Amino acid sequence: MQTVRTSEELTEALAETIRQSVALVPTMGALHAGHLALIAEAKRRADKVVASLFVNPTQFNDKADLERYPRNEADDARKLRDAGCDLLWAPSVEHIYPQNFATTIRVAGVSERWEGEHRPGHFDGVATVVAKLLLSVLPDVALFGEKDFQQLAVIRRMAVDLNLPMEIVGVATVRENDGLAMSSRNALLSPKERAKAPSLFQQLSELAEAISGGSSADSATKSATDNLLRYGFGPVDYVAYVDGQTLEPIGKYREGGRVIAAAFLGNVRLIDNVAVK
Ligand code: PAJ
Repeated sequence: MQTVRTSEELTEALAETIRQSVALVPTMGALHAGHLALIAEAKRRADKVVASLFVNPTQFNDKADLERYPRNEADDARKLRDAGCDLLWAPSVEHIYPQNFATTIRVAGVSERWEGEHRPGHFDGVATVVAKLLLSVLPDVALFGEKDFQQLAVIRRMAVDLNLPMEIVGVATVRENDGLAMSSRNALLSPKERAKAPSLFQQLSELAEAISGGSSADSATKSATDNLLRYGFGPVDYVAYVDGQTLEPIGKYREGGRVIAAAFLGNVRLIDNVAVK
């Protein structure tokens, strides 16, 4: 597997794929089985798979969070190669953000609530870097995890609004055996917290069942929040039932809805979501 660092090298490497289809999987590294599921789906959908590895400073609203973000390019490159990835694009910060960088993409509406409210500026950083990655690689298809459900909705909105010429594909969340969504942050949980962590998925699953059974979203989300607090989570940033495209809250069962949540266990902030069928 080849690694390239600049847009010029990237274009040259991609020129060889002129009659082949290309999939892009953007990542920030610290790869786990969730990321590798995106690579596997990418391989099913395109002839060549490109992964990008870029810890994007502009999407971290907390500087300390950026500084402690795990980085191990050699490990990640090995995992990607073993998963059948064809090309790794690992640009430098200076390459992505040249001197006097001044352009930001803001996706109104869908980016404003939930994560957008609790992490100011986060989605501007995500949308801007993802647009740059998509425009540099110009893949036929780009894949993102449903784990970050609002992120996926923001990227879908941006791709439609900017007429980006590629398909955006969402991939189901990969979970541990006990239901906890895989995340690089799980490693930061103490053994006690790790034992409590699957309650987030359990509460969301029960909440989804209650809403599809006809309960009002308002009372069902309140009791899920209470349960999370009782099980040792806190603060709970939000638990909500939302439209899967606009992320606007909805009151009663409707097709395409999703329950979403973010809550702290100790210092670790976990997010998850479940489809309401
Ligand atoms: P990162 O957190 O590295 O995640 C890269 C991709 O992997 C995202 O699309 C994310 O949703 C997906 N992913 C993470 N955990 C997953 C799981 N358990 N199951 C399925 N998919 C999972 O998300 C980002 O990076 C960045 O915001 C990025 C899009 C790369 C822009 O900088």
